[in-house]
Amino acid sequence: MMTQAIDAPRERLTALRSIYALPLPELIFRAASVHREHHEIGDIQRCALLSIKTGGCAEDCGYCAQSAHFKTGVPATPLLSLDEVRDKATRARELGATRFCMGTAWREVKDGLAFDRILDMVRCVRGLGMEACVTLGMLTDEQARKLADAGLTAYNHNLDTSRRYYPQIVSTRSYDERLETLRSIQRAGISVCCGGIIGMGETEDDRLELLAELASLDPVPESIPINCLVPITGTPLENAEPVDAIQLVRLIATARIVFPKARVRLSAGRDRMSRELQVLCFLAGANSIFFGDKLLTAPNPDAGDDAELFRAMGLT
Ligand code: SAM
Ligand code: DTB
Ligand code: SF4
Repeated sequence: MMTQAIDAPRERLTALRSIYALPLPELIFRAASVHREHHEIGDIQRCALLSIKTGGCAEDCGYCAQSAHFKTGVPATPLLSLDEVRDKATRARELGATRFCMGTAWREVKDGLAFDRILDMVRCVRGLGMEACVTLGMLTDEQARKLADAGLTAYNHNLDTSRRYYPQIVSTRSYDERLETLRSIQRAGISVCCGGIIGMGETEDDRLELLAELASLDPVPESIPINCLVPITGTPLENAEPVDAIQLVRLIATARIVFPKARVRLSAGRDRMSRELQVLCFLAGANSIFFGDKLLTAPNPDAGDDAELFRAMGLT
């Protein structure tokens, strides 16, 4: 029994490695088969993203434009008003978004007026008929329950990379603290949106270890954002090399096979990808994107370009 408990994660990683290493045509074929079995293959979720409180963050995440530890030129701004969020959410819905995601440059949630306003924002987005997702940093069980009561659909909190590589990237918050936050979200019955970033100098095996960590969550994430690093001037990762396209496709296909029911989101970094690479990612099982011309602080393809891409793929 003991041996089984210790070996399970290692066995999972071994299985992930052998999937990832399949000849690419076989890997994509298997991923597409799993995709077809569990989803409408033409259904690519469109999530709008809005930074509701930007910059000045106390954490030192080495990739982030919003950390107060680096000179990135992103100013700290106050929390948006409920009216501003309602306007943006209404516009996003008109453009076809079905999920509205809101992010704060916070290390953690603090009780008070700001959190109460965010609960109102969640109610407002739900009232508009969209799914609501927030990413607010660490939070307590009680705060997670309040978000659940407000109708929150999902909470985004990324593990970012493997446990091994993580300390190279973040020093102000531990991997275990991230896992503890995920548990609070799960205890409140909120779906977890959890993934990571590739292109931070990690190995391909680190990426598979991240997938193995995600696979050990119970329940596994409802959605998995795969972000390609957007290098931000002023951060320690400003000169990171772009992600190899085939490695990205392999990772997406592996994620699709291991998480058949999840939304696998082709997240940050799409503005540096060709249309052909994006199509390959969709064929490999990605079925969600951030949509709208801005992520939190970094650029994203224009809504018009995405509409054109969907048209070219024959999707409406
Ligand atoms: N402050 C909260 C937190 O970190 O939990 C929420 C916002 S934070 C910006 C959300 C996620 O965006 C990060 O965990 C990271 O995975 C991703 N992210 C941030 N900066 C990025 C960048 N430059 N390139 C790609 N992904 C990035
Ligand atoms: C996620 O995994 N990716 C989004 C969302 N969750 C909040 C954020 C991407 C941020 C990209 C860099 C920026 O806009 O500053
Ligand atoms: Fe702060 Fe989140 Fe950026 Fe880390 S990723 S510095 S916690 S805003």
